[in-house]
Amino acid sequence: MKLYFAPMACSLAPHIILRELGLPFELIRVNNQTKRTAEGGSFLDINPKGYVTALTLDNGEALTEGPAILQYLADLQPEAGLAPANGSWQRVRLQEMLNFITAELHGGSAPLFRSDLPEAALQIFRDKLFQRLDWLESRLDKQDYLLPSGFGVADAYLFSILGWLPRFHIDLACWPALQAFFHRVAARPAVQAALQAEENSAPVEG
Ligand SMILES: N[C@@H](CCC(=O)N[C@@H](CS)C(=O)NCC(=O)O)C(=O)O
Repeated sequence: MKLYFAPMACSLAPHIILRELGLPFELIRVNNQTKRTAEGGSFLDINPKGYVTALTLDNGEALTEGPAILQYLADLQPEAGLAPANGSWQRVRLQEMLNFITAELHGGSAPLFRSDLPEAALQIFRDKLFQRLDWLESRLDKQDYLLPSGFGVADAYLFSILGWLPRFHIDLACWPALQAFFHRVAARPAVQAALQAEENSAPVEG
């Protein structure tokens, strides 16, 4: 398998999960501006939608969209317990959570990266994001991870998005349970290894 990633982007979540599962994979950096890959080709040939994450399989298929990739990886090793069993009610709860993260947090915070939006518009997105973080705070006040079953794919996804908050000048300390969650996940060896690998990866020129 090959994981196409950009440092500290949403691709960090499947990257963490690949390492948590100890699966063999190649990490291929993408220049998100030029859409060139570290292999020398165009990323658009891998994912015509033009954004990370993409996971290419040994059979030549390319899988995109974070929640689908995360569940695919977890199901390669169900015994690791990173996602509840396919078809179970708890799996539906995981899908509910992944959809919340992708639509409300990931999609909801993406406009905050924009430097061309007026402050009033940015404040609307910030206020909405704060409401979502408040809801997560009440949940993580009662349990260590998003699902009662313990650390899993949704936690890796949430961790990756929370890592963007300093770039938006949002202080995670305003949500103490979320901050504790962030440190708990950051301490995992697979998470440290993924962060190191992304930091050490060579930029893709051109
Ligand atoms: N719906 C996609 C969104 C992926 C996405 O937003 N990727 C961002 C990085 S976090 C990206 O590569 N953006 C570059 C671009 O859109 O050109 C998913 O869940 O995988």
